[in-house]
Amino acid sequence: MSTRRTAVVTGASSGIGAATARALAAEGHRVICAARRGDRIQALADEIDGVAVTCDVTDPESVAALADVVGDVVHVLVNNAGGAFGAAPIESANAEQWQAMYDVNVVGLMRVTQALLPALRAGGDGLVVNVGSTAGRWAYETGAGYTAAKHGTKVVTETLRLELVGEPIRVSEVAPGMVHTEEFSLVRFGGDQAKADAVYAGVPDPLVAEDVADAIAWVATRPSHVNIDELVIKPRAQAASHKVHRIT
Ligand code: 8X3
Repeated sequence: MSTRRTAVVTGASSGIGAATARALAAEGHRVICAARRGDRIQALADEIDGVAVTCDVTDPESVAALADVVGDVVHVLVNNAGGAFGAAPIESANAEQWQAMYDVNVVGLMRVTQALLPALRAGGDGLVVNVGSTAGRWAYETGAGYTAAKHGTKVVTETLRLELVGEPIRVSEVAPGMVHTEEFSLVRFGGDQAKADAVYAGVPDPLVAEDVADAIAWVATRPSHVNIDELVIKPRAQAASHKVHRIT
């Protein structure tokens, strides 16, 4: 029987998710790449000899189909699917965007975890890594919809660890700060490239997706009695959400 560990990564079509799929594959995992955009994850799965599953974590049927592909045993679940939609003061915030952020960053994470817990348990040495954020640590103006959702990610992680104590399943959160990916800020600002670029303007060396993937792969390769509860990772130029060094 193969001793190769199987990992599921949600939101694997780009950014931190795609980099994590590559990093876990490089560490010897068979990686099931889940995301909405089937063409992207198929190309990634071909590259890393993994499996692509089209999946929207906000859709229960889609998550059930993912669980079917995963089958009876899985070892690592990286709940990475998430994102920020909009940035506005509470006074003018958009309720639909807040709902969408809660749906993907909190409820979606719960739904995938719930669906895969039996397989994580059956593997005898499971690990759930939730991708949180410094937005789950600190408030900042115009960010309340996202920071509230990412505080939710953090608390769901803590609760799951409490609920599973005594079982062979570790529960971790990797919480990045400023990561310059192709899509995070572009999605947040509805495709406005100038606004997205302004987030990183003048910042010497923001994190890149591979930095976060490296941290997740490290968490996933600790001995099975070692639970990394949480790992907050920021670029050297960022001391807090607000406190960013920029060269102007
Ligand atoms: C991303 C960090 O500062 O854009 O999760 O909220 S921030």
